[in-house]
Amino acid sequence: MSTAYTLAQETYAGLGVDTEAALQALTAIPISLHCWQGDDVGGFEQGGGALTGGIQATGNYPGKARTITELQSDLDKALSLIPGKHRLNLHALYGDFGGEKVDRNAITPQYFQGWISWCKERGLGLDFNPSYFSHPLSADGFTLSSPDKAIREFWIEHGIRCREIAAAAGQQLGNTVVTNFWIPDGYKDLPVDRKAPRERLEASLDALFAKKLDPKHNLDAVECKLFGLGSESYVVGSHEFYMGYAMKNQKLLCLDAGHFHPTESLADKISAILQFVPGLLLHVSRGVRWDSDHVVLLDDATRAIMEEIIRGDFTGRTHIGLDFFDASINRIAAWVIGTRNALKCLLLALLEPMEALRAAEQAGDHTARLVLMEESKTLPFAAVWDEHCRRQNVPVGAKWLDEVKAYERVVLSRR
Ligand code: RNT
Ligand code: ZN
Repeated sequence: MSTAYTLAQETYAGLGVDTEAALQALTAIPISLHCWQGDDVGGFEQGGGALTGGIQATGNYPGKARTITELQSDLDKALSLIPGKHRLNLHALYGDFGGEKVDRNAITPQYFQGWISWCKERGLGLDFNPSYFSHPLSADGFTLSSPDKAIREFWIEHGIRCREIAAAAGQQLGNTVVTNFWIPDGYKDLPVDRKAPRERLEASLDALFAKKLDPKHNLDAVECKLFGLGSESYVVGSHEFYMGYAMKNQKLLCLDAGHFHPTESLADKISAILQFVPGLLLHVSRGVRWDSDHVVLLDDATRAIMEEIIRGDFTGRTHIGLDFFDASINRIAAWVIGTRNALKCLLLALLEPMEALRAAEQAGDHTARLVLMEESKTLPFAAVWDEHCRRQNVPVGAKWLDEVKAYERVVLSRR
C-alpha cells in the first residue's frame, strides 16, 4: 500500500468514509464497453455500406480495426488498461458472417458464437444491440415505424432474432444480456402526422417482444432520443414515447447522455424513472453542441449520474454502458479514457461522506450540506484511484498511454 493511500484512507475515515468498502463496491460494478468505438460503427457485414441513421463518427485517425480479430485485439489492449472486470456491448452488424451475405432478418446465434466464446474465455458479460441503420431498408428514414408493412416486418424479424441471440449468449455466459433497441426513425422537416408512426412503432415493438424470454438470460431496453441528423423535427421514439412504453410493458429504459436538451440533467431522471420501470440502461456519452458522442470525461454531468446511482442504491437495477465514437484520436485511447473516467466518477460517488451529508440534509442544515459537498471535491481521491489501479494490475496515472503508443507503433501503424 502506498503512503499516499494510507494518508487518504485516514482523511476519508475522519469523515466516516471507508475507502476499502468503496473500492470493493467499485470492483463489483461493470461497465459495458461498446464495440463500435473500435471501428467507427462500421461492423463486419459483407458489402456493408456507409454509416447512416443520423449518427456520425468524425475523424480519420489511422489504424481502425478492419476485422473481428483486429477489433478483439484492440479490445484486449483497452481492457488491459482499465481496472476491473467489464462487459462487451456488441451491435448486430458485428457478427462473424465469414464473407457470406447474411441479411439482418436472417442472423442466428451461430454468427455470434465467436464473440460469445471470446467473452466467456475472458469472464466478460455481453450486451447486445439490434442494428436499425446502415441498411437499404432504413434508407428512407423509417424502420419499425415505417408505413410500409414489408419494411416493418423485416425489422420486426431482426429484433426477434437479436433477442434470441442475446438469450443464447446470456444462457451460455450465465450472465444476463441487456438488449437495447434504438431506431433512427424520424423526419428532417415538420410532419403532419406525428401519431401514426408512433402507433406503428408500438405495434412493432409489441410484436417483437411477444415471445417471453427468461429474464435471467435477456432483458430488453428501449432508447429514446430528442433529435438526430436528418430527424431534427420529429423523432418517433421520443423520450415520452419510450418512457410510456417501458412503464406499460415493464421494459428497461435506456437514457443516453447525448439524447436530451443540452441543459437537461440526465442524473435527475434516474430516481424518477426507477420508481416506475424495472431497470435502466445508461449510455454514458458526451454531447458537444449536438449528440456528437464525444469521449466521456470526468465532468460534472458524468459525476452527477454516478452520484445518483450510488446515492439511490440503484447499482442492481442500473446497467452502465458507454456510447461514444471518436475517430479523431487513437480509438483504443478513446475507450480507455472514457471507461476510466466513468469508473473515476463512480469512485468519487462511492467516496462521498454520505452519512454526514444525509444528516445535514435531514437536520435542515443546508449550509453544512453545501460545505461538505464542496469540501469533498478536494479530498485525496487520486490516491484511492491510484491504489485501485495498482491492485487491479493496470497502469497508474497517464502511464497507460505508453502502452497505447507502443501498440500503435507495432500494430495499428501496420494496418
Ligand atoms: C444513437 C444511439 C445509439 C447508437 C448506437 C450505435 O443516437 O445513441 O445508441 O449510438 O446504437
Ligand atoms: Zn446511445
